[in-house]
Amino acid sequence: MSEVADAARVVSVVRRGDIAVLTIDNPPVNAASKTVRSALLAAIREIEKEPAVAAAVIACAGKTFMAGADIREFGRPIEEPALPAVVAAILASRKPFVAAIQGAALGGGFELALACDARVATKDAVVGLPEVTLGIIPGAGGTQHLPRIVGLAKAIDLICSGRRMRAAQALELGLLDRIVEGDLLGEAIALARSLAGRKSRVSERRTPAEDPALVEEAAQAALKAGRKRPQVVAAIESIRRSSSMPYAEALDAERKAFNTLREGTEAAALRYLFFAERESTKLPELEGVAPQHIASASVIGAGTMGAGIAMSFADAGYEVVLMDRDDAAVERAFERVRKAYAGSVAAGRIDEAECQRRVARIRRTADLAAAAQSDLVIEAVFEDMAIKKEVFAQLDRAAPPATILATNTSYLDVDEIASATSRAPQVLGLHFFSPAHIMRLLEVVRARRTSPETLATALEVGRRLRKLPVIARVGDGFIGNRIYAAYRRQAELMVEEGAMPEEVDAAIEAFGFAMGPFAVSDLAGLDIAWMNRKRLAPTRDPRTRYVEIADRLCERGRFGQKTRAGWYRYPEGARRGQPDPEVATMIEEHSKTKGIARRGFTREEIQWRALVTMVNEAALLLAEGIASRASDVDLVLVNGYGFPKHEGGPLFWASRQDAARLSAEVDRVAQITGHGFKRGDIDAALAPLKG
Ligand code: 3H9
Repeated sequence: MSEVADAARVVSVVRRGDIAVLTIDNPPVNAASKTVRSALLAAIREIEKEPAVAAAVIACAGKTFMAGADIREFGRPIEEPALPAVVAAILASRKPFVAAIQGAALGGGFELALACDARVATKDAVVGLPEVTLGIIPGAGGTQHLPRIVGLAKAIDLICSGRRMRAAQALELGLLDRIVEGDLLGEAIALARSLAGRKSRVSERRTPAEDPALVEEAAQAALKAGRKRPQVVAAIESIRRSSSMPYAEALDAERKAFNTLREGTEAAALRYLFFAERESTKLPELEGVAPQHIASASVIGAGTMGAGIAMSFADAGYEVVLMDRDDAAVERAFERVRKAYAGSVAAGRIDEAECQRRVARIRRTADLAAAAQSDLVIEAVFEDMAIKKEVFAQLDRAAPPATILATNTSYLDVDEIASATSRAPQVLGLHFFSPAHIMRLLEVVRARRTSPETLATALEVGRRLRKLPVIARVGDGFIGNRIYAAYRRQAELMVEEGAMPEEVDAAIEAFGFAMGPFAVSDLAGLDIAWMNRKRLAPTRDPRTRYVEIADRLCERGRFGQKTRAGWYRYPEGARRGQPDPEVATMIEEHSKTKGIARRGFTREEIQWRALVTMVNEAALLLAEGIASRASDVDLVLVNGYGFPKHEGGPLFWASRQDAARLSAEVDRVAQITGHGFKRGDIDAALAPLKG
């Protein structure tokens, strides 16, 4: 298609009397691609020259207004005309423009709307500047125009959080002029007509007067919440320039900062994760497979996990049954749920009426057969194969034929669990992460006989729960726990060789993890893993390196935070663990007994050893087909295990390292780890990220 025809297709101009209606039509989300920008600019210039046009409306076809710049273009230099040229043309025009917003006006889309003289939106529209979540700052005037309407403090809050606002809030803040209940385009045209002859440029406004102390407070809060990431720092600087620098200069500085950030690694990592999230539920064999309708769900097992899962369903509007054999256990869990919701009301996240609705959606029972009547049943009982199989056999007998049975196991063999039923095609794993009503990650474990319909249904439920579903195949620990186990083991080997737990944790935290592996173990509790190790002890290969330090800690009753002692000690009132001389002595004695001469570790060595271990395990998972995409592994580690988002996940990180060094480091880890270490094909794992 010729460029002219292309332009006419993506931006049409229709006259409604003296009003020109520009409609952008660039599915799926009307992103501002180069073609859209060129066509818009040409149309604006055309309108400017046309004496019969008094004003214009910018509208979008489909479900949404412009959702932003086309992020796919961000990995290379942006071709002219860039969005700021379109924004400048609207501002320079003598004719007023009205934005007619439905769906989402985000990033560059909202910046386009802010350049207009007025904005109208449907009731369910959302607007916002989410650029910081992509490692950048608004680059088409957002940091200059927003503060001119809402003030610096509010602009800092909105831009640095990247928060999306509902139309009602945007109206209240003066970011919208009107909310339309019926005919959006009709009202936009009427408003444009009423504005004819009057131009009202946001760029000509001054930022409203406000208390500098409040601006400083907003900046400090944003820096804290945004962990001082470079895009947050740059956004604050840019917003401040809206009141301290001439408009044109400040706009120029915004553009420069936007481009510098856009070209950086953090922005590349965040873009990669953005598309990875949208890819994670796609599989060729699921194309055209319709999910089953799920109206109700049950959760078997009212522990912390079961209660959290039930809350996730209630939050998403499902009727859910929470079941445990013991009435008292169900009631205790329900009390915790009620308290958690009351906490949400107190924090202003939901109102009392919504709290009541959510609580009312959770029914309690001690009758397994009754709980089995839902469309989807999720088992969250104790991690014990015999118990799980028994529960599944009972559920299978009691549930209607169409019911899907899911297990929340975090590492057990889902094929074996399915074998306890007569409906293996309708059995799969749904591995929630704790706290289940808060954590987004959901490993959807596809067992050998899980049908495509069952898988498609689980993915759809995951989406409705607002989770991030990632598909895994059966294998010990699936994706996340398998990699985490290899990483934790490597951390213990380093401790045996000479690093102290606090040194390992500090190095990992310096890389960007929220917590190091030893602090995490103390938080999770050391006793369950100890029980597991005792169970596996008889079959352990004596040739593999085994670090007994955690066993020694448990033998002394040091189970972590809950006993105020684990890898660290936790004096009364301490929120962080403190290094414990008793543990240091135990560790040193342990190394001596093993005949290991302890040596010092640098931060970099600790980081590389930990990261390379993850990367190697990820490569194995991909080769074994347990994970189907490199980006799925990265999503799991970032969203479930505290891997720093700005590094994009272990494989994204690895794809940015020198290949020869990476390979040499894996060789070193292989040699140090010794017997049983399996080397993965790292090049193959990283190929899709480098292509
Ligand atoms: C920006 O604007 C910078 C400015 O300051 C400019 C300076 C010059 N680009 O999410 P969905 C694709 S930064 C390209 O599943 P939903 C997405 O990959 C941008 N593609 O739908 C998917 O493709 P596929 C600021 C995009 O209904 C399809 O659209 N804007 C973009 O659940 C459907 O997406 C944002 O950060 C894009 N900008 O949600 C908004 N957006 O079908 C990002 C989406 O091939 N977008 N795609 O898998 C969103 O938040 C959601 O997509 C939205 C729709 C809420 C709009």
